[in-house]
Amino acid sequence: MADYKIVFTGPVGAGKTTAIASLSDIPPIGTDEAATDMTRERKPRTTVAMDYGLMKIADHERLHLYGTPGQERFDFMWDILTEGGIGLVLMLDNSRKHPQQDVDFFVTAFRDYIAKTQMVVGVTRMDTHPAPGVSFYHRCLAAHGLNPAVFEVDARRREDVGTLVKALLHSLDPGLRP
Ligand SMILES: Nc1nc2c(ncn2[C@@H]2O[C@H](COP(=O)(O)OP(=O)(O)O)[C@@H](O)[C@H]2O)c(=O)[nH]1
Ligand SMILES: [Mg+2]
Repeated sequence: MADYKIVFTGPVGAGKTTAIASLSDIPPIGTDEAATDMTRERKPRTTVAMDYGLMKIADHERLHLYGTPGQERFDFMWDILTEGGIGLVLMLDNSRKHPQQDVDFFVTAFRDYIAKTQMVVGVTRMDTHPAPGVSFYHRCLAAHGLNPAVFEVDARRREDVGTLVKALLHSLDPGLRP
């Protein structure tokens, strides 16, 4: 059995938990609700969960899907979460107030990981907020010297997030064809 790991990151509400749930062949672990239950006694209203899901991509190949907690103060966890990963899915929310800041923040936070691996970008909420749109994010990413594929996705749709993950796997290794 070959095991691969990819990491989903992005601001709170971008659709990381939903995307992993849409893709996973097992019930996803570490939902926001579960985290709230676990942490309620000590830190009410604080969500610390990472997400985890598992996707079968071929007979003997599995993809482990990890989602980062969104809060900046948990960024110490991001190094641990990316350990051994082969790629990054950056989820961005098209309805956010300062989308360029989101790009700047996450590509900076994951700079080392991005340099070692591959990344794709999924922009959610284009259904409710059509602007600024895909080309805007291309420009933001280009300012960092990055040229990843950027897709319009609805995290609730398995087909959309599946396309995103397939693009990432293809960019990594044309031999990995789920
Ligand atoms: N309208 C709309 N809602 C979305 C889209 N993608 C995700 N959502 C919703 O956004 C909410 C937040 O998603 P969640 O996965 O919890 O975000 P996370 O904080 O990144 O884990 C959920 O209610 C999703 O159903 C999208 O493309 N359009
Ligand atoms: Mg979440």
